[in-house]
Amino acid sequence: FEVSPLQKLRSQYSPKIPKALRCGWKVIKGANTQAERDGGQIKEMFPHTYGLPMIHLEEGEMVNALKDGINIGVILSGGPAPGGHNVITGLFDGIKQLHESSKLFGFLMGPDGLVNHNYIEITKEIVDKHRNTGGFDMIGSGRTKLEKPEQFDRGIEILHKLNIRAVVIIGGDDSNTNACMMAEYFLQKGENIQVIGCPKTIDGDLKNEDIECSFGFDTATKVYSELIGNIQRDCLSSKKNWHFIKLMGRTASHITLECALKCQPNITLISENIQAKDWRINDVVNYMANIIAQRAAEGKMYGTALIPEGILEFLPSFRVLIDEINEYLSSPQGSHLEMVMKREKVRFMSIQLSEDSSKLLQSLPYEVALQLLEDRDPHGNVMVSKVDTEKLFVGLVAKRLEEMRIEGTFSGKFSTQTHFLGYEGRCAFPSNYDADYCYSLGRTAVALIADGLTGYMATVRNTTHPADECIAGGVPLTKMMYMERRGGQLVPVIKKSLVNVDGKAFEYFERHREKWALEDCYNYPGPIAFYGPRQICDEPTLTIRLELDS
Ligand code: FBP
Repeated sequence: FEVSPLQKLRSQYSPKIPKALRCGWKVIKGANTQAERDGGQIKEMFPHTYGLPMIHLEEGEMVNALKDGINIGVILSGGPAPGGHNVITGLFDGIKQLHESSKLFGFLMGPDGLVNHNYIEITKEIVDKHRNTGGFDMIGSGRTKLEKPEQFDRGIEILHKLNIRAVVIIGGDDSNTNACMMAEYFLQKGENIQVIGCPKTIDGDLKNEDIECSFGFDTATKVYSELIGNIQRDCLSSKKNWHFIKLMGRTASHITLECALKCQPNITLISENIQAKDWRINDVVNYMANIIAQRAAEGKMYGTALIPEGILEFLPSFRVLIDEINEYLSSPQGSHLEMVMKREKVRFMSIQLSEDSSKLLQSLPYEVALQLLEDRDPHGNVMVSKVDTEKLFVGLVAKRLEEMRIEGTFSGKFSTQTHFLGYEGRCAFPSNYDADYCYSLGRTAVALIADGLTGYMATVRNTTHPADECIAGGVPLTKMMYMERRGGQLVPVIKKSLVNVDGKAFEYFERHREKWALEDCYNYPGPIAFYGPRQICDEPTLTIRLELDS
């Protein structure tokens, strides 16, 4: 096969789009906006893009068309998320509908492509090959931060050369903050180049009152939930293992919560909940060990535990330890660690830390301690996806259970398997939800561009309803911003959304977690369905259903 049978069939799927995008639209401007917080400072930093009105599209009477073609550029930024290709196909179809001679250029491997002038023209042939496929491989992605005037100036050179009128940046909170900086810079320099953002990340943390969901979250959580369901069935079939499963999602626990709602495992840790209760690592370990002991008392030496990737950063002692390591590594002496031999690194770092952090680092399994010292992301932060947190918890819980055995509160076996579900969900074929949502975002971005708008994020709302009732529009990027302290400095950023422990989705989980802990209430969501009844194929996440529909 040149392509798999499923890919062939999926390429013929026509994403469902809001009514206004089907034939013609009118751009309706709403009230002027203010920043999420710190309006004064944000306004000062973004004088041209601050306070813009909300936008939504309504059905118009005629097919929108332009007298001449327009050229637009697109950049994929950060980790892949299912549906990215559909944003691009939506952009392509949208500009071609405006004028047949319009062109779409893709900058290669993320923001670097714009700065280094690496690009391709995205042709119909390329687009058709990628319709409804997962991945970002059409043009690649990267994590370079696009934030410096020199980078914007390099961008301007190539944008002029290609006669590009607008750039669409598909990324998460930070990439979209930078999209806004670029929009502002272009306006300050009198450049007639628009910048539009699109909300991407499997982590699900780019959401707020205007953005129902970041794309990719739906598909990734469906992939993980299928796998967790399968593990749970194995668990119930052989009744011999505890499965500790770490789930991706850098900081927020949205992915873990959604998978818990879908699969009903025995233990679920939600970082935001742990922080709200001011728990220390011992509290977490005791919580887990008590459930394991209670199940063991009923003869159940098996179970499943979901652990969010970012949990360590929500535990006070680890937070301090990670901050101290980050600080040391970003200091002028930081590079010394590289010269130290692998087996000496932990001891060397311990000397640089406060007494408590030093003790904590040395108490960790050597591999885990090393992982905290190794790779850093472009912001200088520890890469939590590389830390074997699930193994750390297995070790700590096993130790606690041995103590409980001596105390007489645990008897039985604690045999374990560990898993990390992350990368396998980021490039899956997008679910119908993500395929429709992303294609609509691409088409919406074109409508915003055609109207001359800049400094906006494309939005599609009402996504738990049939496409006919979805509302396309745009939210000013500055509306989502506030000032945050990063690296010792106050900087404007788009607010990241964490799990709301007072929200409906968490509240539902909280009501059921005890029952799920002791009984075997496992659910088996099965694979993503692309064809069949709507309640299986088009079903959004439980998080979004509980948050928006209940
Ligand atoms: P984005 O925020 O860029 O979408 O990336 C999300 C993510 O998948 C996180 O969940 C994870 O911690 C990180 O990327 C892993 O990064 P990398 O791909 O660089 O290993």
